[in-house]
Amino acid sequence: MAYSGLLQKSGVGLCLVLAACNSPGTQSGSPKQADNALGTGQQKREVSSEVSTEGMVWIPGGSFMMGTNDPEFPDANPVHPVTVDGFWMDQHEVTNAQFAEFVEATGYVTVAERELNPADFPGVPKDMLVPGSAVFSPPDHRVSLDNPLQWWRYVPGANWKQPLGPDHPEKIDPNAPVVHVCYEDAEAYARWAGKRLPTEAEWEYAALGGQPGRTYYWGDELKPGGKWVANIFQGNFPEGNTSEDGFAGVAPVGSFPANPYGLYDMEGNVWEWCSDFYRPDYYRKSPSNNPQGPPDSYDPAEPNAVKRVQRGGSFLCSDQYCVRYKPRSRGKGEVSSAANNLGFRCVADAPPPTE
Ligand SMILES: [Ca+2]
Repeated sequence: MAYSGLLQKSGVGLCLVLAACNSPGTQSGSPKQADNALGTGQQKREVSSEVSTEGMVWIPGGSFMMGTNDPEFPDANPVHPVTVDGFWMDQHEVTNAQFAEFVEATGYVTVAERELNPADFPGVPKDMLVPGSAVFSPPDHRVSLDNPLQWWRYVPGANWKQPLGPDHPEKIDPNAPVVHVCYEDAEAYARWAGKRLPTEAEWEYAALGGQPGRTYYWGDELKPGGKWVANIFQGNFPEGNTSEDGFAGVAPVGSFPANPYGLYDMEGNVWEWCSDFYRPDYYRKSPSNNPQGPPDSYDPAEPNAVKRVQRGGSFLCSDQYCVRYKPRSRGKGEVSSAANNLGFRCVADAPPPTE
């Protein structure tokens, strides 16, 4: 399933990280049961004093209004009350250095590095079935924005260790967020660290920083004081990246100001996995107390894909394209598809700070 679109150039099941980045569209339709074996996403909360909260901040629990009534983001409708318990959250996205430590300790091999199963790619010649991942590869001319295959390429050999592929052997920045991580890669790291991935409710609550109602997570102005305060996309998408914010691709974590909770890059830089399965209708039936997401996934745009929520947008987002970096809007991704604008951060259930 992963990358079937990029490999087949079918344009239908295109690489599904891209779904997170697509322009907003209607996502109505009759939800139906998705067949998957990934469990419910429900996780038992056991507070452990064993986990190290170094590099994390305490997010005090509380209630907030989640979602939006904005018709531009129908899958984030309606606004509904949610309460979350307090939790610890990584101050920044998991970095290459942190992920390398995990790989060193465990020998873990990411999905993008594994052999592809021909059964998952019917009709694709075997010699094309080589491990790799999706890399943003902009054209050198203006294109219409209706087909992401014009700027995404499946690059054999692209993975977290060489995010742009083997033709770009430059050393990765240890302080940049790790990318090309599929859902199970992120989950494996979190488990190893004694942490977990945030629920979508926890992610939104933390990103709002106790300051709801703003146009952007950081405030109402796109460039407060004339300065860019997040790594997003400037210029004409996709070919005209002016990198006015200083970064054409990922930025080292902490390159921009933190939010009131001390969290960096909740908006922009890389998309972040959440533990919730994705369904466009979930907010209409979400429980109010610590919602964990629906028991299964369903995206009418790609009914056979198992998807989890992704939040925050990436360095490819702007008001022109991929507007889902904006507060309260939702992203989604097929669980076995990665890209060089997709990462994650963890949360932990540890006792609150004593002071
Ligand atoms: Ca940028």
